[in-house]
Amino acid sequence: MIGFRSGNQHGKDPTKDILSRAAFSNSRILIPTNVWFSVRVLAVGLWLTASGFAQSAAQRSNSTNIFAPSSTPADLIHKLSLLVLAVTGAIFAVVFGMLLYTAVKFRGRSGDNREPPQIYGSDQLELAWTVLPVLIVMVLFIASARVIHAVQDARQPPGTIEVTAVGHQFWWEYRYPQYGFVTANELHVPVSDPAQPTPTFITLLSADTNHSFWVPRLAGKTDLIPNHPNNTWIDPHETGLYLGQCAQYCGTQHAKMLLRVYVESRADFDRWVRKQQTVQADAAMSPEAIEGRRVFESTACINCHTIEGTVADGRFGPNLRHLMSRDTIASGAAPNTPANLRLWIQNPDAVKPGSLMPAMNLTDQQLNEVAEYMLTLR
Ligand code: HEC
Ligand SMILES: [Cu+2]
Repeated sequence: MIGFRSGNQHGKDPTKDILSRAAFSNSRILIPTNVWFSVRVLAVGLWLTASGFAQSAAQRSNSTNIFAPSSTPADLIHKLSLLVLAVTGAIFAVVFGMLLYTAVKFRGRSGDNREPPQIYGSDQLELAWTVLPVLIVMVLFIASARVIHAVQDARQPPGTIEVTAVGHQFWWEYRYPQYGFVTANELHVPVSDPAQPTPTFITLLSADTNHSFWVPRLAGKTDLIPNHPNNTWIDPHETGLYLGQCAQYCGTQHAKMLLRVYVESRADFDRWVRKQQTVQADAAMSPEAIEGRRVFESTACINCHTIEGTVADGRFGPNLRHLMSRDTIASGAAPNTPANLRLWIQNPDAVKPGSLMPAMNLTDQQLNEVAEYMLTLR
């Protein structure tokens, strides 16, 4: 040690020198990295928020945009989230501003290694950083509680449409108990005039595992849980098609468990209801379709699907009575075209890998006939 020291020209302990220089240069590097990271996070956050708002202004149709609500529950949630965004944004600006100010003003300077004054206890400071956050949390709590109450405890006005939605792996069953029919995957509801509201109240059930009903422009997410009925409601203000998505991972084809809500004028809705209530008359069926029906009725199709007026009364898959009144098949996975229908029946996995309908190994001719029969289910 002594030899080492005597070798040092300045007579100082070299390890100490190196350490303090390292600490110093560290502090010089550390603060700017933190600041730059925060700046980047801030920029990305601002960009996301701005693009969300820009989108809401630009596209008001079919989107799943949470910034373009078109129904009371979605609207309440939208307003609440803007409040929360404003409050948390203000907190962020203040904290980030103070951080930036401190980082710049008290940054390490060469030749100045003094410790800053150590302060223990300040009643004013401690009161401020206790009382202010408590007030902020109270405001957010009360605002949230009001929205939860308004959404969850809403009363059903006389014109309410009642629907039971059952989540299945990986499709939606919709029952209309007031009208006595069952359909699948495409929910139809009337537009609701605020002066004379006709909202749709939806009971949410599940046949297997957890799912979640989420059409962002109409209402917040609500889960469908086995043996635990939930509820949600919508009162869409504009006609149109509203899209959504099962929002709770439920298995292989969760991603293709899409939601489609058709909001129609009252007259169109009533027409749709009347159509869904009718039972097919098989008068006008081609010989091929009649043969297709025979194949359908003599294979396992009937164990999983219901078509009123036939022997098919299965409940495992979608009701097919008015299959052709739907725009899509397999829960929005594919457009309902003759080619897609045939492909689906031949090999469901080609359209929706992992779907719970098996390929039935029909011959080409049987396939054509069954597909032909499907086309008569208007
Ligand atoms: C083991 C039960 C089962 C059998 C057997 C079965 N299906 Fe399916 N089927 C399903 C299920 C489940 C779905 C929904 C799949 C999805 O969307 O994930 C489905 C969907 C469909 C669809 C699309 C309906 C829609 O609205 O999306 C058609 C059409 C169809 N099946 C026809 C048939 C025909 C024809 C047969 C007989 C050749 C058949 N199925 C046999 C269970 C079955
Ligand atoms: Cu699901």
